[in-house]
Amino acid sequence: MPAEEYRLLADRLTARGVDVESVKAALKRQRIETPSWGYGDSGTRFKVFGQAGAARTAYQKLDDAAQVHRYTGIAPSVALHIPWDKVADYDELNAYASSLGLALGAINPNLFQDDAYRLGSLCNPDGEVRRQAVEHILECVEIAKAVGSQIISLWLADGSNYPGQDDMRARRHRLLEALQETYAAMPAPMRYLIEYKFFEPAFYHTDLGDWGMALTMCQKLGDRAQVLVDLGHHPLGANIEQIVSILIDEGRLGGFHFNNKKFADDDLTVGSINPYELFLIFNELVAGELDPDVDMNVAYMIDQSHNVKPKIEAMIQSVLVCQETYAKALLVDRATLATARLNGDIVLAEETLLDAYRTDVRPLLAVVREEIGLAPNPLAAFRASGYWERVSAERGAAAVDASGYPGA
Ligand code: RM4
Ligand code: MN
Ligand code: MN
Repeated sequence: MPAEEYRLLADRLTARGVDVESVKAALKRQRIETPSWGYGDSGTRFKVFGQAGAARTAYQKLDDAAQVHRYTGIAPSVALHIPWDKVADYDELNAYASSLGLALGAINPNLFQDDAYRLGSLCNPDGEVRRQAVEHILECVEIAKAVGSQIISLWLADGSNYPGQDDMRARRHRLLEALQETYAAMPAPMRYLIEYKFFEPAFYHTDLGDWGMALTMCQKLGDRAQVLVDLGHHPLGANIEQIVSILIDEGRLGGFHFNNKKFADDDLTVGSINPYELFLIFNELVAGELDPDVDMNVAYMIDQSHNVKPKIEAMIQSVLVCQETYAKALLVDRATLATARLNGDIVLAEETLLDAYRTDVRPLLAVVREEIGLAPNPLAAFRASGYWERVSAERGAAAVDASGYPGA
């Protein structure tokens, strides 16, 4: 009896002082970008378990992303990774995305898969290699312009593997120079989102190893350079919600790569391992949204690549977890929380968060979906559609056209 469950929940929330309609409106505005690379085959360094239904081409990745959007209603854009998604004609790719009701989102340069990058890309001691890496980012800026994207999302794999291998300060200077040149090529309002990660593929030092290293670079570049937080890129135990709050305070929180980890950069489904941590992060995001002194311009993106789960279902799961967690964060009684904090009432402050976290918001989400014309249970609706079985049969058998364009 979903309508009855919703009525009970809405009554309870209203009695608690929650404006249910404005919570619903916020949920309808929420947007989550999905990554093209989450639709193709991926693996660990030991084995790639191929899936017959996994997308082979940039066009098929868009087809799959359109399914995620069709059933969730909040995932209308797709991030591209170049050259994984390189195509001959970006206007054509963009038009295809539009025909599916999608927009192309963040453009991610790839600075880690060329033989030249053995000692790094933008930080490489060899100026010719640095030039190659800079040219690649400049190419990505042109692609972004061509497809109307306003984000270049940079993850730098650079680092060293042994003490003494290179001069860390010199590398930082090389990095700054390269970032300055590429930043200067980005026309406003295009933004440079700079990601950090504490290790891997380098195991001794990483040139952008944490949020402070990324932030100081952004501060030297300009207002349109901001930090991107990937939830899998911190050592175990790091207080990510604090990092988020500091970046919000500095006006430098540019984007998110949602995923979850058990150990390192595991790229697991969002919220699968530590849902309370995710809630605490969303709690900081909502606090920022509600603060009139804060200007939030955050690109919410997923960065996951599943080795064994079916791709599209896994992506739907992650989008829905972002939605459910955002809903819970919107329910936090902020007046009570503020008073409890002022009074040093630790228990009440914590219980205020837990009260929101423990609320079963599923009836609310079902109603939000129905109001925008979606099935109340997106995962079940996608399963019932038979899409995955169909593409598994088609893609498993088909040879891929070189252009990748489905209409060619
Ligand atoms: C990195 C990082 C980047 C992603 C690559 C594939 O660990 O998270 O965002 O583009 O993986
Ligand atoms: Mn990432
Ligand atoms: Mn990662």
